[in-house]
Amino acid sequence: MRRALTSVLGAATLLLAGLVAGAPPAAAASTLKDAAAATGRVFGTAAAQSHMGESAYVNTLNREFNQLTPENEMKWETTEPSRDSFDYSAADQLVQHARSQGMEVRGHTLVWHSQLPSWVEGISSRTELLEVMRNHIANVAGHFRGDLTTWDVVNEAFEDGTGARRDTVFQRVIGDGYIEEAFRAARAADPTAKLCYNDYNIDGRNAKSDAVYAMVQDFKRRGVPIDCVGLQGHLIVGSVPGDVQANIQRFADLGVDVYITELDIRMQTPPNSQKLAQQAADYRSVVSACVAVTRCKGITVWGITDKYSWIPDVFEGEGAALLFDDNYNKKPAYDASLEALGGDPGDPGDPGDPGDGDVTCTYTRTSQWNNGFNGQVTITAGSSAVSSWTAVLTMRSGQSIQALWNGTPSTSGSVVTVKPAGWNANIPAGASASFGFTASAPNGDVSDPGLACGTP
Ligand code: 9MR
Repeated sequence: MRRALTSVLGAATLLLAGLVAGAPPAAAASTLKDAAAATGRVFGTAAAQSHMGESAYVNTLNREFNQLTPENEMKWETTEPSRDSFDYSAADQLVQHARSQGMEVRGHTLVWHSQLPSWVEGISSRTELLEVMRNHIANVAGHFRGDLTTWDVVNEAFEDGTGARRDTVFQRVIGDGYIEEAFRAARAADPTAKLCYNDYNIDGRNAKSDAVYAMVQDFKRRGVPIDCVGLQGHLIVGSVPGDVQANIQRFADLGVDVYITELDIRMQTPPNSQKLAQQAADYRSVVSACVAVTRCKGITVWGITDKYSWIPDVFEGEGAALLFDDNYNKKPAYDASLEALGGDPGDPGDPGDPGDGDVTCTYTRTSQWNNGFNGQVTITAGSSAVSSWTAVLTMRSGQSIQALWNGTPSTSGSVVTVKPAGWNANIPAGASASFGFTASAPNGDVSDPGLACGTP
């Protein structure tokens, strides 16, 4: 009798555990886009139509990214090279490609002082320039209406250092109000795209990001239609600001989404292993900063391969700023970015890499409360016995392990590598070992950690 009761209770507990936990999580993602998607974000890249004939370029784009920003094809000099004459051919091809791959598209950019045709530069009447700007936005944003998730409505309107308004034809001729006029025109032309202000050197807190912050705060108060801020993220290896996450958070707290829109982290060329390791740490810190803030909705790198990056053309002696080298090989920064997204690069010897081998693993959340949960991981041997195993948990934003039993954990950032306790290292063919843990989740994110396992 007693025995029967125990087994009924046991079955009920198992059933309950199954209901609470739902399906076990899939193995950690092995591409940037899958890892980002698992966190509800996009991982994108700038792409240029002129390279779309190169198969390695397109294959890497399609495999790794779920968002595309046309690098130059939507800029004013391309879309309206002469007054009222519009050309969308290159941009349309990129949008078409993105759609065929299920990628989101960011529109870049409607109003910018650079890559602006000289006929616009020459206008000196306020009424005329306002009309020309509104007409440009109505046509371009109207053409792509429904195709884009976001628009960089105004780009780079503030000065470095001081945070003063940049002296452009729009600023001189129309005055301070040109930015909000542009946002209003963009909302009218495409009511579904999120409208962003986009700039560089506003990744950390400084005079320029303070000025952008004040503008966004003012727009939100007065009901000017702005939905997001783009931090371009053109950074230098070893000099990434330490307050990127705090800066993202303060913008998010104004009630706008934040995107890292043009990330690249440049170095003096040629690269060496030490510079590449520092670059990996720098990418990890920027990607982690975004992942840690709920309203940071995506990260876009400014190009697929170092081969075509804009950096060497503008900064002599610098480059190697992206995630893939000239031959489309993944750089250490790629693995670091993937790990920061909760993915698993799966390279042998990589920190946090469980290795390969004939074991599978499942995760069950056995209980949860407001800001924590208990989990159990079961590792099952395949057709042959194993003499050891490794399980890698990738904790979500804010989560940390408080206690772990029947296993030996080591923690590196959000990655917790768990080895056997000793006595449960050997698993006969088809049999299982398991360990359990208690995690705290102070910010209330009790979503399942990523899980991967293997034999060392
Ligand atoms: O990557 C773009 C490069 O091909 C162009 O020649 C350049 C012209 O200014 O623009 C580059 O992209 C810029 C982006 O549109 C806005 N932020 C800075 C980027 C790098 O210059």
